[in-house]
Amino acid sequence: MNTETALRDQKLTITDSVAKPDRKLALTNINVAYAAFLVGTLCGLLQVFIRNDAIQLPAWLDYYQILTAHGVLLALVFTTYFIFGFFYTGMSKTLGSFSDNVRMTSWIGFFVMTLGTIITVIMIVSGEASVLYTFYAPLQANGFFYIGLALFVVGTWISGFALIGHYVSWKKRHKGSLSPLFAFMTVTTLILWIIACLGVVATVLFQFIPLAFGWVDTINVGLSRTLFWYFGHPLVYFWLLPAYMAWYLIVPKLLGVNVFSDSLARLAFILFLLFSIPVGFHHQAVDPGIDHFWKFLQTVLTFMVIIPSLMTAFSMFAVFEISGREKGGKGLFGWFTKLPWRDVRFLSLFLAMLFFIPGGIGGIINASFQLNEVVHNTLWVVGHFHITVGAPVAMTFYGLTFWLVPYLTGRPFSRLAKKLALIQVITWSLGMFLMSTAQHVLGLLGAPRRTAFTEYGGHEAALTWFDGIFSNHVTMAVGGTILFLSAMLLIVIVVISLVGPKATEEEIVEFPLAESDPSSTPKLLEKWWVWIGIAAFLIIAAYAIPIAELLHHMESGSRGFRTW
Ligand code: HAS
Repeated sequence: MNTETALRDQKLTITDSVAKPDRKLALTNINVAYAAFLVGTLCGLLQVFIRNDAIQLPAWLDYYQILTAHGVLLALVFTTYFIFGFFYTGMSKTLGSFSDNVRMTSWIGFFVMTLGTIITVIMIVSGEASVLYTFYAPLQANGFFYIGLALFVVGTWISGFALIGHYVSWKKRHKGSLSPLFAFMTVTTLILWIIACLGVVATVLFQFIPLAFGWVDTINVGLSRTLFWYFGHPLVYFWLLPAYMAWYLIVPKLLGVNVFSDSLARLAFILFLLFSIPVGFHHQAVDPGIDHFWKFLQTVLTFMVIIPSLMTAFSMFAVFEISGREKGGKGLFGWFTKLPWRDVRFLSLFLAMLFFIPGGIGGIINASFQLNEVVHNTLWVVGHFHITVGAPVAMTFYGLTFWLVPYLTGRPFSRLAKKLALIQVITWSLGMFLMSTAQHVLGLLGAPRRTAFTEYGGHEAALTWFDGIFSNHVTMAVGGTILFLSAMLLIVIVVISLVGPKATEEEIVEFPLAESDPSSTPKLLEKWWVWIGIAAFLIIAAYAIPIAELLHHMESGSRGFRTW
């Protein structure tokens, strides 16, 4: 296919607007995401004050209860609903309106997810499940907490299969053509998610539920943690890939250029599918019961999963440079001054990328066997995930919100909203910088994570943790407070965008996706069975023997504990 035909084909598939019922579906998901965000960030604020000993909770409310709510509502609920809202919009826009079947299945998925969320939240709020978002065995919550989680995952599968069905029917109508880049990326992310969830579903159904309902007496702790991290690491790429979709597809459009390389973008996503799953042991580097060889193998695979992120960074720099030069930028860094700094919808994504530079470096440090010994289970890791999911991913989602909500409601992003958004992204960056730097420093000094306020018996080493400008809990609390205020501002912006005046005839509310030329992209990249086959091979190679060994030691399980 020549370039012209490919571009024409690509254009043909990009419909300009999303059908009203599809908008409703997407918008409902985004609204639930922001309801979870509101409560989740409030829990975050309480946490920093408790760790700082500035407030004491009433007897009926527990620190670990709030920490669980914070993790579940922000890391799982906010992200997942938002991602589905984004996917629905982009899939309907690029592949055409959903059929009644796809729409109905998506709504079923939404209701199952929401039922799961409600059950889980009730369990946390009623103090039956203060087990944090990682719900490590042998901590034991009320059985309904796990049922809620299982329903949540099943709901995402139903919605995911609906979107994959929409894609398959497009492929049938366009035999031999590569799908639009947005659809390709969505399907890759969904396949990754479906395979990843197998681990968490297995541990929830076969280990936690039987334990919690008293059908068995003990739980194999090593196995449950292994199955959790089989899921837990690809989970972070389930958050990251939609952000990368925005970077690959929206940033070039805002800069007035095309996607840098269609094949590079697709290859990066395929590499995530291959290498993001067989790496969970890097979260268990210090866990007993797993032979060092398997930890080492998964460490090597972890370094492989860094490559597609480096490809993405390269691609972004290329796009900046191409657009900068087109606008007359000169010299090595001339492009920098040509970027649209005043457009908050660009700025938000750019700041997100900037945060991912230290975020990614921190990840590489974590993944290094010996260095992990220093940072594991310290506040460093908390700092790491705040400048990965809490800034690059979250700030990209904010930038997307500034496009998506106006687009889905047909209400333009007002001047007031733009001004507030500018304050919001700057304050979020400032708060995150302060809080995450304090967390990194405190962690390096040895301050543990997953603990409420304690003076550690007044121990000399512990006292040094709180001495410096950054190494103290006050800085963390200041950062946390700025973040909370910024989060509330974001809620105001969302509300303004939901209820503001409708667009007039002249106003165009767009959702910008850049053109991507697939003419020289190898068709092999869209042969899913090849990639799913290789992913399965890598997973079996990395996990079959260690899991068999953990199963072999099944009899040495632990009874469940309720520590709160
Ligand atoms: Fe991580 C722990 C390793 C990425 C999230 N991680 C966590 C936890 C979370 C998390 C939530 O190996 C805690 C889990 C728990 O509760 O216990 N992480 C990595 C590695 C990467 C990585 C190797 N993590 C992420 C992402 C996350 C995330 C992404 C969320 C979205 N992580 C670990 C390890 C642990 C861990 C261990 C366990 C620690 C322990 O002991 O418990 C890599 O994927 C990172 C690769 C990224 C890069 C950066 C590329 C940069 C880009 C930006 C370019 C910028 C531009 C702008 C273009 C190599 C793409 C430039 C402009 C200019 C002007 C300069």
